[in-house]
Amino acid sequence: MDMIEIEHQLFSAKVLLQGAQIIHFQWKNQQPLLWSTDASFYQEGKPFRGGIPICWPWFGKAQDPSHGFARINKWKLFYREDKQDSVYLEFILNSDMLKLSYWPYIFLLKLKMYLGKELALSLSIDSDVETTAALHSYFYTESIEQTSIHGLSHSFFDQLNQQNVIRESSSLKIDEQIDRIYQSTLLNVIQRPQDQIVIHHENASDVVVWNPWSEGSEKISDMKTQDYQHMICIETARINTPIKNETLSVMIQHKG
Ligand code: TA6
Repeated sequence: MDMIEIEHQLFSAKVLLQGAQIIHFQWKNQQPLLWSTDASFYQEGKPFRGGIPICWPWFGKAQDPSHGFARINKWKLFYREDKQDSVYLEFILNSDMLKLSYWPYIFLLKLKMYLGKELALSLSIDSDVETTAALHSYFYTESIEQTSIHGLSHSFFDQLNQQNVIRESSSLKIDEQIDRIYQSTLLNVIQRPQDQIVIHHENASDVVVWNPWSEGSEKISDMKTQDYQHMICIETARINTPIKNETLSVMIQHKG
């Protein structure tokens, strides 16, 4: 069993055991919440692009593999509870399950996933050493040009030209390649053409906003030419304030 498929009266969902990665979530009669590639299949040991990958124990290319090893290893489904209004899943990954020469530290990761009227993910990290982490959510939109993001902080680090930037507006329309690390706020709203997604970040220090646009996605083998028009990453992260024995969470709601 590599994937958990759920057909619930309120939603449908797919979760890969690799990375404990939710790759599909859709409330009944709504647009999909999450974007996932259909340019590639899931392959063991390779990152799958889409849904909510867990980046740990480092964010980005600080070391190899990019965004850490949590997203490319199989987690254990530890607990499942099915109810009329929700499904609850709990996954673990620990140092006994992996023998990694490049990461010789003891750790236990627990991911609690609540699927119901909201989608909530809570990652508790117990580790010998400080780490960085992200819940790297890919949200779906029918059209990036008719989508805006609200509730962002006024300062961010622009990863594309390695600069700190201060802006007056807390809203953002995306019409070019973007890769920014914002200071976290408690809440962001994605205004899609027909509805809103509300993202509550808990215990994050940063919120990453990423869309590779056409020029960036040309270099990404598992994205098709037009895919950038249908996705936006808003990531709940601990980058500038590393994380050790704490929990990082995101709760996502739908409105409209
Ligand atoms: O979160 C943004 C980012 O770090 C970008 O810089 C971009 O490279 C993206 O993640 C995807 O990384 P990946 O290793 O999944 O290709």
